[in-house]
Amino acid sequence: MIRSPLITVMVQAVRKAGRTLARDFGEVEQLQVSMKGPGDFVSAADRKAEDTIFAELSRARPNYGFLMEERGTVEGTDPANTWVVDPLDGTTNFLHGIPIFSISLALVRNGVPVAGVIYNPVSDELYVAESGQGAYLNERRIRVAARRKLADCVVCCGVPHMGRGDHAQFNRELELVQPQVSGLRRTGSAAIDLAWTAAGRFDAFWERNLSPWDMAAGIVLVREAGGYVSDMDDGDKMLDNGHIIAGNELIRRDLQKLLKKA
Ligand code: 2AM
Ligand code: CA
Ligand code: CA
Ligand code: CA
Repeated sequence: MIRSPLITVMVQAVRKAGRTLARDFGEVEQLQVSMKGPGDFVSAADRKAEDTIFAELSRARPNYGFLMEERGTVEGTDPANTWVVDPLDGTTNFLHGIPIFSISLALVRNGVPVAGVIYNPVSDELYVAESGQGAYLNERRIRVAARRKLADCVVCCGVPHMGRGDHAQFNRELELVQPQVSGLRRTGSAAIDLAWTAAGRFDAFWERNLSPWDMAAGIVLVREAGGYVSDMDDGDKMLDNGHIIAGNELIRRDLQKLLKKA
């Protein structure tokens, strides 16, 4: 486990927010049967978790700025350092009582993600990475999977949402990838997809049209787990264009070439 002051602050913030999310998740499971529209309840849970993280980090690093999914941008006096926060990644799962969601927190320094923490409070899985310090799941060091052939790989993808994204393009991508891999998965939380890729559970992951808070922490995790991350054109503009491919370098490259044909 990494015990730097930076990671300590980040872990403390996500664990505290995780406690409120886990409590609300217990309630939303009950609400499924009794309430017609638990959507508002979930948005409230979302904001509560973000408020907790914002309060914790503001106290620990008063100069840093924020980019948060719910509150948006809060400028800091230190222009180099920005916290990037998704307090609940996997809202649809949360709403449906599916215990696959996470808090995603990254520190981006001069445009580069340098530390990432992803936490699932239900499974109590805490993923932590810091530049040059490796990647960890709870106390254990993690590495990306070492498979060398797409045919042996379990690949995870994101699916475009109703009314957003290019569904026709996604269908072309699926048509190309699906017959070439050993298994295809999707979880509904991009942060968890990247964390599981870092842990070698998924051999690779791709998704389009994500936001920086879905990806920033996961990018650090995959890189520190020995993996590679790119956008669809083999570049590193993921946080700008929203597209991401991750995996070990061999598999990432093969997947990138395949997706390029779509
Ligand atoms: P969210 O749960 O924080 O909204 C799943 O493919 C990814 O897309 C998740 O990281 C999810 O984050 C994000 N996402 C963005 N907009 C979405 C939407 N309208 N419906 C479902 N997921 C969405
Ligand atoms: Ca969210
Ligand atoms: Ca998200
Ligand atoms: Ca959302």
